[in-house]
Amino acid sequence: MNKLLFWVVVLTSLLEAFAQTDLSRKVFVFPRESATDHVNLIPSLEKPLQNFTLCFRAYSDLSRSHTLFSYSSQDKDNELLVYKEKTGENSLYSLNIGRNEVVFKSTEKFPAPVHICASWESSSGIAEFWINGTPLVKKGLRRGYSVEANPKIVLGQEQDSYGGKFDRSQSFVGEIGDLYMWDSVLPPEEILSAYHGAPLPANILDWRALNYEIKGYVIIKPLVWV
Ligand SMILES: *[C@@H]1O[C@H](CO)[C@@H](O)[C@H](O)[C@H]1NC(C)=O
Ligand SMILES: [Ca+2]
Repeated sequence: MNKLLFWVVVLTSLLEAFAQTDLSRKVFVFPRESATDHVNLIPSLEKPLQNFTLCFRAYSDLSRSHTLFSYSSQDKDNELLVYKEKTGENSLYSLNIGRNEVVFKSTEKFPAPVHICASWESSSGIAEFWINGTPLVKKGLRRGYSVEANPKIVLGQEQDSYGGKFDRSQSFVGEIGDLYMWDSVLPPEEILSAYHGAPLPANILDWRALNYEIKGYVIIKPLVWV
């Protein structure tokens, strides 16, 4: 290969690897139940995490439990997992950190769009969960732990191995949008800004500059329910 062609190939693959898309006012639609359809999110994250906040919107009329955000490290499938344990008006959400779990109780309309934020701070172990800008009762887990870096992050399916082993009965069907992840615990006013559609720039995942791969039947459509 001549030198010029070599550099063109290198540059093109670099650009592809770092291609970022502004998905403002758009959602991923997961239109059917499967054990395959999903989106891989590629984060900017090389160091273990001591603190984080994750926010997103979801709209689903599934009546069974289902995954919302699946973050697996090389050793632990449930390194960071947000899961809807129970749907309906008295709903339950769980948060896993390093395979430990806490559960949050919420009261909400069903089915209805929901804005979810989850945060965790290693030094105290305190986990916060916010539904539509309202804080649920705080929980504590994994004090002193660090969330491992270089994850596989999957929307639509729950990982039982690093990047795979999906289970149809845990899959997500519906719409997901406005996903942001920061390496700090956001204060309440910033959670509210995210809820109202004006989030701070996010340094791990940012919906306005998202690096992702669609696998299977997942379609991007306008956000029509906020
Ligand atoms: C995580 O948060 C704690 C307390 O809020 C802070 O002291 C610490 O420096 C933070 N760690 C990082 C890596 O930002
Ligand atoms: Ca799992």
